[in-house]
Amino acid sequence: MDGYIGWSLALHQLAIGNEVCGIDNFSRRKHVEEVGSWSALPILPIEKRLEILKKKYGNKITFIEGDITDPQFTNDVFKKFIPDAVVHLAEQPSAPFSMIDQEHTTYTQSNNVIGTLNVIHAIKNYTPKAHLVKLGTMGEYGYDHGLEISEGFMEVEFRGKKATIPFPRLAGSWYHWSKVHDSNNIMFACKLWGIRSTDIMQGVVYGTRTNEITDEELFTRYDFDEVFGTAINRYCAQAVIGYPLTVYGKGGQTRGFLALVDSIQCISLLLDNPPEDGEYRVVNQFDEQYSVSDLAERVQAIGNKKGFNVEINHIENPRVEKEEHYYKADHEQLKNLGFKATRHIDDEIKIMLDDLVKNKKRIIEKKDAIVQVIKWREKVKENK
Ligand code: USQ
Repeated sequence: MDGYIGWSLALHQLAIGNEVCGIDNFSRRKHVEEVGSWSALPILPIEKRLEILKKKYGNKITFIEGDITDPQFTNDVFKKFIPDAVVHLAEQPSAPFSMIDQEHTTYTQSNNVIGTLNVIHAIKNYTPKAHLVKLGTMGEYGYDHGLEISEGFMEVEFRGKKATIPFPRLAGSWYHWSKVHDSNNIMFACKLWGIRSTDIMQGVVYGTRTNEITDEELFTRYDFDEVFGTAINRYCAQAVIGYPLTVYGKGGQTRGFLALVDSIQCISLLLDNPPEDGEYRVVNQFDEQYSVSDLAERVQAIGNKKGFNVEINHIENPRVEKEEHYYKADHEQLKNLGFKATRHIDDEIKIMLDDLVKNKKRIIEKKDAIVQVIKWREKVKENK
């Protein structure tokens, strides 16, 4: 509940009248500190956050500190709270972090896969009808296969027989693979125990505001460092301090993007519209596709109008990824449930720049964390 999406979602779920029990082990705060950075927007310690929520929502909000990789802890929380729905966001979410070295790879995969296994066991043990909403990623499909991407499953005909099979997963980092492993485990749990789950293949999220984040003491975190910051959020933080925007390589990398406010809208829609018992539902959750160069140009144009003098720099790509590729992914299911984007991306960028410029000093203080360059292939030994 202390993360970028978790905090924002808790605020929204409380605002619409639901009871919320949040969990966190504060690993995100620790990991961002480990890579020499902090949130560009100042966020309050959890105790203060809870004080604010308790004043407004009384005992409708509970928070429990703990680590879901501990099976005893996870079972105890589920036994006590008996949730109707579980939103699982408690993972190490950074691809570059998982690529640092062996320790960070194994941490990412064990943390993510074991945490998810404990959650699905706790659901089976104490609340088998609960709807598990699990945050996966569009990156599970990967960007290399050159096919149009469906939502989770595809029909095939092979040697004269037809079947519906999971869409191929060709992830591009140890982190993204951890989410593929989760997806397979959840799909199996649905079949085995009849639990129901929505696995969200989410695109890259950007933004500072939601309908509930109206004043600064309710800010959610906002990372801009090389490891935990994501493309648009990094560009906006760079723009306000006059740091040339860091487009990796040619910049033709195309991804699905979604504003934070709409990520919360989509998760809430899914909670209101659960799948059937035993169903494993996959949704692709993003608004529009953009290339990372296109995004940099948008931030530059909007930033310049605000007087920031924004430059774009194509730096050597530290990642192992295609810099130009075909990309077209379905994203119909959420629209069918009623999803409509809240704002145009350019309007969201304007809001982000306004929030960030007020906190410029915090970005400048950790400027060295913007580019440290974790090379994804540097440490491979030549096999002679
Ligand atoms: N990129 C740049 N410049 C930067 C940062 C990134 O050109 O300064 C490029 C990357 O090379 C990549 C693209 O932007 O091609 C996206 O990178 P990102 O860091 O914004 O996002 P990614 O590593 O894919 O991961 C993020 C979240 C992750 C989530 C994923 C959704 O950290 O938790 O799963 O977005 S998706 O990308 O759809 O897989």
